[in-house]
Amino acid sequence: MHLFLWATTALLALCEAGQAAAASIPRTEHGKIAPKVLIISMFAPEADIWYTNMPHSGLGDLLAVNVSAPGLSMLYPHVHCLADHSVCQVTTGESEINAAASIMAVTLSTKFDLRKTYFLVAGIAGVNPKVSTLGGVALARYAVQVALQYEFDAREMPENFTSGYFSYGTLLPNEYPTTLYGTEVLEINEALRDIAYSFAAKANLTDNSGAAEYRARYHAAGAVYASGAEPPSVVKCDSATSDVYYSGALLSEEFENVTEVWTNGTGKYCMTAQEDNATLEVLLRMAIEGIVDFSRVIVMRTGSDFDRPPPGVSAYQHLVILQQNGFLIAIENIFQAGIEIVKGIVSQWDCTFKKGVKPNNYIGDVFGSLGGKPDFGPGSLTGGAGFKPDGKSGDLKKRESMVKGRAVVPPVGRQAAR
Ligand SMILES: *[C@@H]1O[C@H](CO)[C@@H](O)[C@H](O)[C@H]1NC(C)=O
Ligand SMILES: *[C@@H]1O[C@H](CO)[C@@H](O)[C@H](O)[C@H]1NC(C)=O
Ligand SMILES: *[C@@H]1O[C@H](CO)[C@@H](O)[C@H](O)[C@H]1NC(C)=O
Ligand SMILES: *[C@@H]1O[C@H](CO)[C@@H](O)[C@H](O)[C@H]1NC(C)=O
Ligand SMILES: *[C@@H]1O[C@H](CO)[C@@H](O)[C@H](O)[C@H]1NC(C)=O
Ligand SMILES: *[C@H]1O[C@H](CO)[C@@H](O)[C@H](O)[C@H]1NC(C)=O
Repeated sequence: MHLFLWATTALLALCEAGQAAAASIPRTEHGKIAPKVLIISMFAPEADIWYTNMPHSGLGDLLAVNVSAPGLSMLYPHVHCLADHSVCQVTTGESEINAAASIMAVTLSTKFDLRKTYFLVAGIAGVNPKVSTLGGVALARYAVQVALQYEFDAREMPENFTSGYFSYGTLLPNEYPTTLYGTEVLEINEALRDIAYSFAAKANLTDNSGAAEYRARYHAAGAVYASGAEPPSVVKCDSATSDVYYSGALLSEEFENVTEVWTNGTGKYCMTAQEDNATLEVLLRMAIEGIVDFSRVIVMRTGSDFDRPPPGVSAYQHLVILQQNGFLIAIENIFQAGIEIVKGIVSQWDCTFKKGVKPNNYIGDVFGSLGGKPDFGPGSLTGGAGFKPDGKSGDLKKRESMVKGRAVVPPVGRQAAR
């Protein structure tokens, strides 16, 4: 780790020295805005922290250029950019539907060329005290749409169930779904995630005494919540997506289990939010069309509140009565960690990021939509080739018959879709 950091730093120095004279080329020859980084925020506080602090970072004013596009949120109707267009920012609105619609609007806008753009999803999240803490910063490899399941109210569930949630097409919780919608799991570029981690790890994270006090309550649980009781740091772990803002030990543990099952044992759930898989699904579809590069996506979440209570506190008290004091430091750490990632990409553009960071892991969804063999799920729908742009791979019916017998076809008598 130390060696790796040292090597990265040495490279960085070389790279920046060689780069000082390079002129910034903000627009392509077609007059479109071609940002090096597009920051994706979900609501006003996550956006404001960039507007307020960006001018002091040396990069410039993010409110210098405002660009509208049909389909953006009516609450956040502009993409904001630095004067040289090297960095832009959009606010999607909260939850899966708003995230998908807004990112679709930006990517399809004729005002932008996003083929080489890095997407930095940067938002606050609920945090798993087994892995991180209030104010902690997490960089993900997987986003898992954990609530994409059947659900019974727990008061009506069979006695042998550990949770009211169970995967589509299965008979018990925590089994691999046999009916897949395609957005269950999205895997992004791990090599890029690791570089982003090395940039973010340089940040001095903000903390406060109120958060430290709440965090200390997790000590009583011993080793299992040790990370929750520590001051904030930057960690590598995965992000859950759910429109339902769940809270409490049982649901959190259920979604922790689902993340592990659906990623075939490699995903480590640590942050929960309401948008990532929606954003990623849109970027994946646009990558099929060559409009964006799916290997240029970073998902960063900062812990604003614990997903489950400390010992001796009820789920209700924890969520709505007691002050956890994590919100402000989570917002501030979006900027503290995020600006290091943005500066890293912009300053090393010519020698590293323009050509891209080659992924060493599978990237994409459970269908194998971008080609290659998914390392989770039942296998590629496209025989590893990926889907062709412009609908050229044909429609779903044809694909289903091409993969006859695959788990993607709903099991007898069970249609998950309503
Ligand atoms: C861009 O919009 C923001 C409000 O969202 C405003 O404060 C700023 O002045 C606008 N910039 C320009 C150049 O109009
Ligand atoms: C779980 O309970 C249900 C309902 O009582 C029953 O039908 C099912 O066979 C049980 N499954 C297992 C694996 O025990
Ligand atoms: C973090 O704080 C240390 C000590 O004050 C300082 O030397 C360093 O430059 C800071 N790092 C960043 C990224 O601001
Ligand atoms: C999660 O998985 C563990 C280990 O398999 C199991 O003991 C626990 O009951 C599961 N929790 C839920 C809520 O499903
Ligand atoms: C993932 O796990 C499921 C269920 O156990 C299995 O059917 C599938 O083949 C596994 N996929 C990979 C890529 O290991
Ligand atoms: C959601 O996206 C995350 C990446 O942040 C990925 O790890 C996870 O597998 C995705 N989940 C689904 C259900 O798409």
